[in-house]
Amino acid sequence: MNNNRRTVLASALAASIAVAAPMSAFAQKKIVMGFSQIGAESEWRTANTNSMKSAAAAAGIELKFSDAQQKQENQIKALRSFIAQKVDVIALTPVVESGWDTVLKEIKDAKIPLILMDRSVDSKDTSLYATHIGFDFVKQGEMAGQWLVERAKTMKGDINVVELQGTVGSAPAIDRKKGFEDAIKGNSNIKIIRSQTGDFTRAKGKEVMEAFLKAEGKKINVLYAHNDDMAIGAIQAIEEAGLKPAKDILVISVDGVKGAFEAMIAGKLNVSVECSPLLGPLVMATAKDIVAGKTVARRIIGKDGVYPMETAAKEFPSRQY
Ligand code: GYE
Repeated sequence: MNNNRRTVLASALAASIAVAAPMSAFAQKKIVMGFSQIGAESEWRTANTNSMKSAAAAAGIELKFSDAQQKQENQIKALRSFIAQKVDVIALTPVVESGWDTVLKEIKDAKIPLILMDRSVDSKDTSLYATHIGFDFVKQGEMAGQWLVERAKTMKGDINVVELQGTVGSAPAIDRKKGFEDAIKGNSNIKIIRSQTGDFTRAKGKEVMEAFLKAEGKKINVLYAHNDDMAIGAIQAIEEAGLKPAKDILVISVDGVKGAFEAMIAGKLNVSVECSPLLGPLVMATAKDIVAGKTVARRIIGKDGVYPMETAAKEFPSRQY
């Protein structure tokens, strides 16, 4: 039996157990995936949405895409509508970590497998989802902090850091903060003097950086932004305040999007910790396996790495997002 045929048969079997669909009817059927995306807050998110859409098309999966405009209540509505439409599999990127138990239980009761993509939930019952394809955000925060600890060896006196946090209550904001704090802990001269959310957007990053500059002025030595977009917004604020980003104020951020590489090449951003948004192909392959009744890994970690400005020009041509 060839592989394709085996996959089709296995998925028909899984489906007949799950929803008692007649085998012949199901064998013809395309997999339908409901995908609840957060919104379009950043360059990262746009690349992630594009990756999901193109990978679904390439895999022959029908994608029902829903944009939540940053609101958990919109995501819950979308998930309930996916249940009502009896989709074969659901992919969810939860905007915040908590408050998912009820709707996740409804998905489980409807016997629809759930893939968490990118961000995670804090639900104690891990049987509520089949797998989490995402990142180690704490590690990303640590990598950002370690870069500063190394750099600090060449600096004198107190090092005052301002922090732009991601969306309040989101996994990457909570974990990137923690990882960074853990990494700088042993260095008593490195202090976070201000920390506020910039919602992962350029506009908010700029606005909050302006407020930081107004309050602290030249005391600020370092900006740590939980994503590139906020850093790019903040860089504008730094320049408008007559200061030089990456020189007067070191700039550290996370994601590794094209905009960050351009800023590094222009000498305005010191380092970006990569977090690849190109999860689409992995999500689609995993969805096919799940529908075919195969066992999949509970946790799949995406690609990360550290890109200092010195390497940016060399890396830029091969960047895919
Ligand atoms: O870093 C940020 C986006 O959840 C990893 O969300 C993602 C984050 C990403 O808006 O740019």
